[in-house]
Amino acid sequence: MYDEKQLVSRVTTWVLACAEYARQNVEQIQDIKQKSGEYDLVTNLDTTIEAKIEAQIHKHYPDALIIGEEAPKQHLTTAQGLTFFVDPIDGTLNLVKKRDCFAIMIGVYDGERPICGAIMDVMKNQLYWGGPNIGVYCNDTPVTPPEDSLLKDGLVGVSWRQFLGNRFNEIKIAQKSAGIRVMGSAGLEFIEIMNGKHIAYLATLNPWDFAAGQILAESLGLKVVKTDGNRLNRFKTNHIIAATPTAYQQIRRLQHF
Ligand code: 2AM
Ligand code: CA
Repeated sequence: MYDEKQLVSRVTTWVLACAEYARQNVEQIQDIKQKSGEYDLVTNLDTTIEAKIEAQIHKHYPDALIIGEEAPKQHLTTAQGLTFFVDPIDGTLNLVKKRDCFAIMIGVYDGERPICGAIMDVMKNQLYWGGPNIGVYCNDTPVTPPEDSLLKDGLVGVSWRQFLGNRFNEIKIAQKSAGIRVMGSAGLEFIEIMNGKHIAYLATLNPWDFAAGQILAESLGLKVVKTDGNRLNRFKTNHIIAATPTAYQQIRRLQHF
């Protein structure tokens, strides 16, 4: 067995330490390699930070499963015990092009049960952390659930590829909203809906892109589901809607007109 409070404390400590390391090394990024395409990149910072986090997980939780973006892919459908979803740099293209607007993320499950999530906005030095049993905090300040606004009054975050494809009627949703924003980092998009600056986020995401955000956003009463309204499969790529409850209902109606 493990102590849940201690686990949360360790996860936040690791993420804060890695963010410090990232800020110190942000101007010395090397080894920029392409993965699936010209804009799908990995740098020495991604691989070094993932290795640092994995070493800590192995040390303290040797039996835990790790699903990391830069680790060899595993094809799982269920997991027992602790599972750590790790995205060492979320928004690698932002890191490379802007030296800003990227996050470090860890989401932890015990079997089917969400335990805690951490999203670190590295350059702003803001850590969003928490879980269903502890609530959500930004650094030391509790985050209050965002206002449940109408779609017409809120900004909607999107991944630009999905938006251009318009597969789920994103253009119509954009026309019915106050506006569209593209941040290029799933973690930072989740932060914007948690702090009430955006009311929704529409994207196609991998498990390490959404694990921490889903745990934190659901802890604040937000909806995080597949575009068909079903639960996310946390081991697979999913088309997701993350939104405040009323905006979610309105978006669903526009997607399935
Ligand atoms: P990354 O930087 O960790 O790869 C950009 O719209 C967001 O989508 C980022 O969070 C980025 O994460 C993620 N992303 C980039 N390429 C992706 C892909 N092919 N599938 C799913 N998510 C992707
Ligand atoms: Ca990444």
